[in-house]
Amino acid sequence: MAFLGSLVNKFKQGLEKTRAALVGGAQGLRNLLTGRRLDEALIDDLERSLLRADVGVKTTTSLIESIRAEFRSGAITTGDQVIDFVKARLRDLWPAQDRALLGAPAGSRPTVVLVTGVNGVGKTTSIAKLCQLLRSQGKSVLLGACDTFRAGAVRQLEIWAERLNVEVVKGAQGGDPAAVAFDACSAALARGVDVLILDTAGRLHTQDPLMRQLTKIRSVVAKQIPGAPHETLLVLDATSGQNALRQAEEFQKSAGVTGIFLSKLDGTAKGGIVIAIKDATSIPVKFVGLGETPEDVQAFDPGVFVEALFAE
Ligand SMILES: Nc1nc2c(ncn2[C@@H]2O[C@H](COP(=O)(O)OP(=O)(O)O)[C@@H](O)[C@H]2O)c(=O)[nH]1
Ligand SMILES: [Mg+2]
Repeated sequence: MAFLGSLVNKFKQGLEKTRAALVGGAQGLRNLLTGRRLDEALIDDLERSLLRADVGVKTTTSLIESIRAEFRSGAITTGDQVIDFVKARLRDLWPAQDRALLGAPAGSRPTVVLVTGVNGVGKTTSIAKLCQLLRSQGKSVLLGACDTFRAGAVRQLEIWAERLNVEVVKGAQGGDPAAVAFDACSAALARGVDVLILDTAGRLHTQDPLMRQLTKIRSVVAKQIPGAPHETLLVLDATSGQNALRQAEEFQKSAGVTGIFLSKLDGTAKGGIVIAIKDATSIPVKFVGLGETPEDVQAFDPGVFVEALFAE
């Protein structure tokens, strides 16, 4: 339990802004509901609070409808019961689908993780975090700098790699990203590393070339390492609200995404976005970023998330 407690605490710190908006403060759920008798007006206030926090129309509507039904049947009569009800319903939103990183079959190496997403969402930083997390589990990691497009991108990855003491396979600025992916796969095979993480460029997802480039990288990788990439992580910036949802829908269609790394959850009052993503796509959120250092990462656990959101 101490371990769970420290997870909740770390999440709680990262979610400070979200908690202030959704749960704390004058209009927050706790002040709104604690010690109050439930009535129709209070249910309307609750609906506005949920929508303001970007919980999303679909989930908010379904929550509010069931609360209203429970109220009218007399099953729920107080605000405190509503808080427990909302917590339980939010926890149930995420079925017990596997949120672990997908990997190579037992006994074979390497696991290849392709990291994608638009510019500035936090791909490179999230790779440093993932690298740190994997290293702490005793795994060896190699990085591939396939963002050959943006000036400085390779150097940024190299700086993280030096700090984390892992190697980077790179190519020339402006070169072919698929060629870098090819070299990175060869190196990962030759060195017998556990995990290869590929950074990619993030030009606009609406631009066809980006999707074409990702397809080319995927096929080069699959030719060398059958079944790879095992995991394609889409990085979404939690502070970007509706844009993050649009990106999730777009990348789900064309990029073979298998998981979401939700970055910058520490920087938003609208942490309800985690719930809205669940509404909009079937891609599991696997990791969340809660700051700018490699340690600021957690595996996403709905129970811990909800507990941290509502913790005193
Ligand atoms: N507060 C906060 N900032 C982050 C987080 N992840 C990334 N950033 C910042 O977002 C900016 C863009 O990150 P970068 O990794 O370069 O994005 P990329 O273009 O997708 O590779 C940098 O200033 C990072 O420090 C996070 O979880 N929390
Ligand atoms: Mg980058």
